[in-house]
Amino acid sequence: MTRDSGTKPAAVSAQFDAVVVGAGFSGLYMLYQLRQLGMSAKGFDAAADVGGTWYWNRYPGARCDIPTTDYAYSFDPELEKEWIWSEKYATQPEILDYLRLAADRHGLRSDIEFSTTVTSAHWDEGENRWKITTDRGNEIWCRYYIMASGCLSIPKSAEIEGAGQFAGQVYFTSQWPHEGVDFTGQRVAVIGTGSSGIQSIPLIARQASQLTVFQRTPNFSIPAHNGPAPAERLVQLSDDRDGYRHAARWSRGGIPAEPTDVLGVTASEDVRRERFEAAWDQGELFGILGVFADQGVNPDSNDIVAGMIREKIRLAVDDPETAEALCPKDHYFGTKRPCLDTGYFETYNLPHVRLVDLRKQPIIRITEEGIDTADQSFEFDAIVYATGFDAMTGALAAVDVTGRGGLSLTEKWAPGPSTYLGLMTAGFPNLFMITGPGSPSVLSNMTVSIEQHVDWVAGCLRDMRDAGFDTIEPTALAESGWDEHVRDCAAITLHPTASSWYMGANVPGKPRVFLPYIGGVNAYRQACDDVVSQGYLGFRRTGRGGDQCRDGVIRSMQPDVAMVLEIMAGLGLPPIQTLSAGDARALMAAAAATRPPGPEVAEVTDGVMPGPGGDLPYRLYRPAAADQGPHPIVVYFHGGGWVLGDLDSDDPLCRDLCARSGAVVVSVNYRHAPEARFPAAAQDAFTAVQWVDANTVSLGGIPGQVAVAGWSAGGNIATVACHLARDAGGPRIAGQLLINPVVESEMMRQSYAENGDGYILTTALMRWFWDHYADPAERGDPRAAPLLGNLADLPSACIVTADFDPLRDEGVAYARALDAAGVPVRHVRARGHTHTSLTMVGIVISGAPVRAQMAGALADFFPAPVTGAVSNSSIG
Ligand code: N01
Repeated sequence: MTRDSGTKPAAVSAQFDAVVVGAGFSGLYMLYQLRQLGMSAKGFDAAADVGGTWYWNRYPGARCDIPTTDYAYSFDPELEKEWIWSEKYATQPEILDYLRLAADRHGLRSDIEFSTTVTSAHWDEGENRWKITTDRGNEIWCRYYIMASGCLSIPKSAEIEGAGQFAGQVYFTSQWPHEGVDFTGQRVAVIGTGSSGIQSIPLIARQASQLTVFQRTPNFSIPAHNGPAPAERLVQLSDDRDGYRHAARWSRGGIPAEPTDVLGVTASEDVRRERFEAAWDQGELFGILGVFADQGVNPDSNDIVAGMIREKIRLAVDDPETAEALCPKDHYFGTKRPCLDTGYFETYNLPHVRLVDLRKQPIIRITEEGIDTADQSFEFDAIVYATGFDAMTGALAAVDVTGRGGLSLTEKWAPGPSTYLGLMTAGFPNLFMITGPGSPSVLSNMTVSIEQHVDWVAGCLRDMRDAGFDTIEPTALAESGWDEHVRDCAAITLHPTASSWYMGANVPGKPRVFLPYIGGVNAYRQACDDVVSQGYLGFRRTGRGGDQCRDGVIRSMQPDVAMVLEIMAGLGLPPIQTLSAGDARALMAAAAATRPPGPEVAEVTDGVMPGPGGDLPYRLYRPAAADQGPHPIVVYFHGGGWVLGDLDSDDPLCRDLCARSGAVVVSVNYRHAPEARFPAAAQDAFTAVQWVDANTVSLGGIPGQVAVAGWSAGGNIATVACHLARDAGGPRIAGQLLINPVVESEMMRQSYAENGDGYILTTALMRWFWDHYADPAERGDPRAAPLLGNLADLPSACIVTADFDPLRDEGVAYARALDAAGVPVRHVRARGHTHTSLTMVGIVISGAPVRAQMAGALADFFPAPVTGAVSNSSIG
């Protein structure tokens, strides 16, 4: 950002405990907290006064888009009492006044050098300090360098040919003249229809004699319904301010709200309409983003909300062609920041306002007189750029920052930013970021996230001082673990599909990574707290206090798996091992009845096949019409510890495997324990494979192309069937897909120690299963514990193991042992998954890529190309 004019302060060369860059919401509060700690601190800001984003963005109509009752500091109760917001969404001047008052109340201005831009920050390894320089020649040494420089503070360049040619007035919404602009009687162009454009266009239209809006991407916007602060919220605050603020801190978005569990895809038309209209009338971003629990992850649910917004746009805009051009259709609702407006769409009904759809007639160049598009030349008196920011990383990269060994921050972040908790980055000791990439920041109520970050940093500095540490820095492991978690959280949402500034897509050449943390303010706060309570897990701290590092990853479970575990824990179900087999089966059946059904397949038929102890029911899933076959066949065995499960229990998974792989899946319901104990299930499995092999053609299969698959105990009997077929000289099995299989009975491996409690399949439950299935003396039999058997000449295998599964290590051991025996093996590690999560089709979205790998492995078992497989991307 260019420096604002102001009285030049005297250059300083000095030492401080901390330097804080930025004097907006975050910088001011950081300075306040540093003072509370008794530390010396110096703030710098390019602006001539406090305010940060609210200093610069003075364009007409600039307001916050979070209700101002919530978009405020909570650390100062007196300030809360003294300040009454005049509107639901306060204007920029009012917010700026508020920040000035906050600065004055605590005398913060005296610590800040205004009109001064920090140009470089270099870590000196000898001194264990940062050397900071500014554009005014200051040289400051400090222990802690804190970037409170904002997420949306570096305007991006216009990137339009000829931008410098225009002879009329040029304005940027992000650097609006302090004295304001009078457009009366002028022909004005506005380029850009993000929040800044959408807020300013209705007001510019009131003055301009002609207004032409150049729109590249139409945006979702809802009416703000601005007015007095909502009465019910004021009552909540006055009744219990502390409780309200506490609820905000532990909410998902930073505003107290009860999340819904209504799914868009299953709600009735009436419920959908009622919920949508209520959110529309409320006029709040989190309301419209939370109409349905699944709208951020399920395209069908998202389409319902998006469709209703488009209906509203068509109602508001008189000219059907203009209305259609204003309807966003190229991104899911919420994947680009939605806007709040006052009369935006209605503005296009004014006779002097015109929309130019740049998708139809792109801008060719800016000329001396105006703008040339592919179709037309326009003449203007003024051009307003509302073209956005180099978000989240722009301000951090604007300073020449070097860390250990001269490592430059921009070089380190060339592939995309990498942080621990969005707070720090490895190689840059004592450099803190307030609301940096990898933190909830722009997806949340910023003030809540800012206070959380500042409080965390202040607590960290206090703890370091108390323990005698001078430096703190994340480890590479902790940082890559956090980066992965940030990506995992984004990957289960629709966000990465959009060309948004959240993805860095608005700046040419910027790497496309999802920048903020979308796991929620509450989950994030918990992670930060957990890091501290675990002795600053993932940080190395050095100084008189020694050299301390507890390395590790704070969140390695897939976010949707963690959510399911949390929900299940809340249900208070009895542990299965405390039930009778009959009651346990009833409980499982009840749970299965409420699940999403899994993908459609061409045909599902039930039948029976002869088994050693009587008929065995089976269910056949066909990927495409029978006349489009034949297909390879996969004989599938369900999980359930040889005690539970049936044809329904694994139905969604069978559909998924069938649809993805293009193979016919024959799911077999074998005999269960304790009614039929070891080796009944294994015998049934072998018999089923023999029967399928003998009936391949009538089942629509390709002779010689029969593989087996199974999950958990089903994986156990699937591989045992392979042992038995080999020993019997047939049938030939093309491959074995074993998903979290049981392959031994010892329960002694490390994964039992790590995961034997808390992840649904527990050590106690596994013991219950074994006790029902086999006598202790039988458990070493290779038909019970195939890991102990002869593994030579078994079919090719794909072994899937899950990180949070007690069976993980025996699965890994089986893969190694097969490999050692010369069997081709593919090992798929389901990162961040539990024993059960991969089977939760349509619930645990992060399981989909793993199931795609399983289907790929199945396809690879068969020599001929598999026909009839649907695209993996179309399966959730
Ligand atoms: O910027 P934006 P913004 N030719 O990036 C278009 C916050 N904020 O300043 O989408 C033609 O959203 C660009 O088109 P496209 C809020 O978080 C909050 O409006 O890239 N057009 C887009 O339409 C917000 O999300 C408030 O195809 C070009 C627009 O310019 C964030 O700041 C108020 C172009 C830029 O939209 C950024 O908002 C204001 C080109 N060369 C801002 N380059 C509140 O209400 C870009 N565009 C609190």
